[in-house]
Formats: sequence, C-alpha cells, structure tokens
Amino acid sequence: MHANLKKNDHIHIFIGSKTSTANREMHANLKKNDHIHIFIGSKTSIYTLDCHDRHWWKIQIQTQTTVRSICFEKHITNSGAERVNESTNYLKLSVIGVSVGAVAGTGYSLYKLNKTTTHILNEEIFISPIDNIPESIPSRQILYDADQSNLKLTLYQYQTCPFCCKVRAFLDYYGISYDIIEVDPVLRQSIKWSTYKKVPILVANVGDSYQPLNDSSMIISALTSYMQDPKTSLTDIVKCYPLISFVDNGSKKCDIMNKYFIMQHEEQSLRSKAELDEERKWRKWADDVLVHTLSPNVYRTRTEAYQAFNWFSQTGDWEKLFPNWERYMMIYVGANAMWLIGKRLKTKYNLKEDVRLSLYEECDKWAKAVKNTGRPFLGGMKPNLADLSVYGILSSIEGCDAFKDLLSHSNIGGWYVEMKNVVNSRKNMQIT
Ligand SMILES: N[C@@H](CCC(=O)N[C@@H](CS)C(=O)NCC(=O)O)C(=O)O
Repeated sequence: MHANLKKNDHIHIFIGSKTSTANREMHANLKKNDHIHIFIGSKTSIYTLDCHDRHWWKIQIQTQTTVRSICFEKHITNSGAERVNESTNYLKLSVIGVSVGAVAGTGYSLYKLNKTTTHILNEEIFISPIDNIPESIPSRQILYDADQSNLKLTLYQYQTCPFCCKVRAFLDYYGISYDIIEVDPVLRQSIKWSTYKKVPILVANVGDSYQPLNDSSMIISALTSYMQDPKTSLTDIVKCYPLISFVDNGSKKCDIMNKYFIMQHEEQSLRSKAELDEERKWRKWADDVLVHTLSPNVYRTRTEAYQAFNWFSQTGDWEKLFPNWERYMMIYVGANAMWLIGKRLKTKYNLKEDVRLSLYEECDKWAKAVKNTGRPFLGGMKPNLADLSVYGILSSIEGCDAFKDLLSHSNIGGWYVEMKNVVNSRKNMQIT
C-alpha cells in the first residue's frame, strides 16, 4: 500500500532498543541534523534527522512524495555533509538489526515495508492467511444483535490475561460478535497450529481461509482500521503490521511494527493529530508500564496469589473446561510460580518496595490525564482506544485484593465505573 506524504509530515524510524552496546554506539553516532539516506520507491532520498526518543528517530519530509516502500540505504552523513566512515556505519547498522517502520505523523498512512537488504539484520514476517485451523469447540460465543462488522472472529485467549481482557473490552464496546476458545495454559493444544505462541490470537474468517491477528494492540489497531475502511480487506490491513525481528542485547527479539497506529485516510480522521498522539501515548503506556504493575501486586503474597488463581478458575470456568487434575495443578503450581515470578518482576520493572504504591501512582497518572480533559473519558464523551486498553487491562484483576485496594487508594474508581457501564451497556448479548 502506498502513502502520500506531505511536506512537514514525519516518519519515525525504529532503530531498536538503546540498551545494547551496539545501539548505544548507534545513538552516539547519530546527531540531530545528521542526514540519512532512505530508499523511497525507486530512488534514494536524503532526510535530516530531527529528534529521537528511546527507540525512534524522527525525520521530516521535505517535499511531497509517494512512499511505496522504505528501507535504509547505505549512507549516513554528518551534518556538515561530511561523510562518516560508511563501512563502519554499515557494520553498526547490521549489528543493531535496524528495523524500519514507516508511520504516519499527521496524514493518512498505509506503509508497506520493503524487503530487507542484506546489510540490515532485519527480518520481516507478514502474517499470512492460513488454509486450515483444526476445529475447536468454542468455550463461549458472544453474539451482538446489532453487529454489522461482517466479521467472523474467534478469540484464542486466557480469560484473565490482561491483553485478552483488553481485546474483549474493545470487541464488547463496539458490539462485534466473537467466539472464544479458552486456551489451556499448560498444554496450549488449541493454538498448536500457530507459530505465535502467545495469547490473544484473533482469527478472522476471510473467504475460505483464516487470517490470524497476533498481539492485543495490533488486533485493536487492525480492527479499528478495518471498521474505518471496510473496503480494504483485513488481510491487506494486516500487511501494515509486519513482525520485525532485531537483535537487542545479544538476543533476537520481535515486535510488531505500527501496532499503535490506525491505518486511515486523512480525510476520514475526525480527530486532531494531538488527540491521536495522546491516545497512542497512553495505549503504549498501558502495555509498557501499567501492565507491569499488575503481577507483583496480584501475587504479592502467597495468600494473594492463591486467591487470584481461585478467582481465575472461577471467572475462567476452569471447572467446566479443564479436568480437575489440571485445574488443581494450574491453581497450585501457578500460584506458587507467580508468587516467585512477581518478586522478580518487581525488581525488573523497578517497582516501589510497597508495590501497591507503584500501582496507585500509575493509575493516578491516568486518572489525572482523564480529569484534564474535563470530560468522562480520555477520548472525551466517548472512550477512545486508550480508555478501552486501560480499562481492559485493569478488568483482568477485578476479583483480586489489589483491585479493591486500588479503588480505595487511587482516583481511578469514577472513571473505571463509567467505563464498565459503557462497555457493558453494549453487551446486548446472548451467551450460547
Ligand atoms: N504483546 C502481547 C503480549 C501477550 C502475552 O504476553 N500474553 C501472555 C499471556 S498474558 C502469553 O500468552 N504468554 C505466553 C504463555 O502463556 O505461554 C499482546 O499485547 O498481546
């Protein structure tokens, strides 16, 4: 797909995490106003590096252009137009595993990423439709009378996984029907067909085949893009979210490009760039920060861990879905393992000694952002994708002590209740 960029639009270039030695060197080597050559369509153009945050350099488009594909070409020059040692930079680029993503700043964006070039350690995988998925009997079917999406969706999930709750909040809010397949978290038989080994996975029937959508944020962005432009097939939309692998700290990592971006035509967007940026910022915060405060809180003590797993069993219908031996194993092994893991996560994500304080603090940041709008939701009178993401993630711990404590020690309660009402009000559903 192509995207027409206008002067002063921005492209963000993903350069991997700054944490590895190679990446630190890369950051050190690039300076504001340096030039970078980028292959756009059939010719190479020079762009000036503008500014960067942790993983992205921003460049500003100088002239109107049609982008067909983008990838790094070989040159990096110093700001004084003096060429730096090209081969050194080549090497650095290779080591870093630069991934290139094109994302729209202001305009409509549908960017297809180019095949990798040999000097970039960079693999792109497009999640193609597959012909056959072994049949599983849905654990539940969520049907909305007024669903006009024309989608036939199956959600492979764990009932209390925060990412799965986030996807359900989105589908329920928009009244999109879906089947649920509760994945057995021990054997994971029902997702054996998938090369992606996490949940949620949302599968859409497209003609005679099945299009998997992996990753909660990508699922939400892809479906939002589709709802805004149903003439573009879901399969084409999914191509805008390729899986990119890169080397970080010596190990190979994967990420889904553009997962916080809605692929939309400029004229379709009724929202300002600032609103879209704000929504994206908080969606990312929900995945990168908020979610990491949950486990250390939910599994803070052994007792809380057992309580949490018993609630997971209850709300996830484990008694009905799994044999007793497996359910007991999931509860007892799971609770003990997560109690230990929770401690490691506390250190890894730098939470406060009293982990509750980190949870309250983060949720108060969110509550303040909502309050600043002067309206019920970050999205205004209606929730936006950030509201749905934060709500979905927090709903995953609703039955836990941590959640009760959160409501009584933070300012998030009012917004949460509003969100619950608005998501559930669309639940004109029959469960079969
Ligand atoms: N970035 C992913 C994260 C998904 C994820 O980490 N899911 C967990 C469950 S909460 C998972 O499936 N882990 C692998 C496993 O359980 O084996 C998303 O947003 O969907």
